[in-house]
Amino acid sequence: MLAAFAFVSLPQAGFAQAADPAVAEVTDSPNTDLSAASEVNANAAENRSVAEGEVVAGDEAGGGFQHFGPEMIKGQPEAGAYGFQPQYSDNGRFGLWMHDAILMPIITIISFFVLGLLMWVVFRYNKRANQVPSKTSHNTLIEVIWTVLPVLILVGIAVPSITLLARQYESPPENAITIKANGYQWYWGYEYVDNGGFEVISNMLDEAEALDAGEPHQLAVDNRMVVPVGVPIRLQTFGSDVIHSFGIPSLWFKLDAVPGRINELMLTIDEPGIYYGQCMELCGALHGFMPIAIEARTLEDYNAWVQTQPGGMTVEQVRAQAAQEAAAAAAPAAAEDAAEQDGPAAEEENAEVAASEGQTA
Ligand SMILES: [Cu+2]
Repeated sequence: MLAAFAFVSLPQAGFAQAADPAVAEVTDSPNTDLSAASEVNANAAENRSVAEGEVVAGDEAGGGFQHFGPEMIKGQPEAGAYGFQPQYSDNGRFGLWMHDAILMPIITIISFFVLGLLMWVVFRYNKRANQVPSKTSHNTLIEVIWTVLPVLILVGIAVPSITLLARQYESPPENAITIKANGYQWYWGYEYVDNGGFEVISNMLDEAEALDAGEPHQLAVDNRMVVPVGVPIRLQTFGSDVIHSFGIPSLWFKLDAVPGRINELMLTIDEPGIYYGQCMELCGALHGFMPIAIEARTLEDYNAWVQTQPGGMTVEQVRAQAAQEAAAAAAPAAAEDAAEQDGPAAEEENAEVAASEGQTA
């Protein structure tokens, strides 16, 4: 019993340690974000002009944002390969570890054990080798073992399995960047909800264009989904016509895109690169021709890219604009309040309130 639990808990502890730096990073980022936000609020107008200046500088510095070339492809299928693609997220590594270190060894041991038992029965107890069969019908020890052992094995699998499930359902933190993937027949649209609300339409490149770009045909697209690395992303999916499914094997997720509802997932990508996936729900005639290409960039690059898009703004700029609008909306209201309080009516009201307070006292 103890040995089984030790077997289950040890790899867990090892993994939790490995995951710690990532957790620290995530908890760090809200702090820096908050301080940045308060700075932005303090002098919103100044920051906006600086941000605009940056865009201009970026443009002057050689056409601004450059997309990754094929040398940055990290997540893609390989001809003749079997097993999983290399993983580039915490959940992905955990899932792959569970498959490689727990499920495969257990499956292999059980398969060979059962095969051994079968061979033993076939050769040792066939009619020729065993003329007088045993009349034994019960053996308490064996019955206890073949009941308890499978229970222990199932518990051993359940612990990491439920852990993985829980991690995959973890809610994104409040400062996560929201990006919504809309499935259409038969292409994807990426909506940047927190960055000004623009939508990037992504279609598959034809074979000549893909080969020209040095990318794999039927995975290469004209406009990739650009996302930041090391930052939690609130990935949402939506089906605009039928059910599609948004999935990237090397990032260990598959999220259905369903008409009439939004599905949500937290995703944090470790390193910059290009990660390919495909629509994973049979959605009609061109289902096989709506690939997904995620281009993960540093937050700095991501912010630069966002500003090349129509109406695109960094999260800080969106916040600054909202603060400015709120201030503008609050200013006339505050003036009205002040005018009311200065008037004689307000003085009378105050006197009445004071009188009634005196009465109740
Ligand atoms: Cu589809």
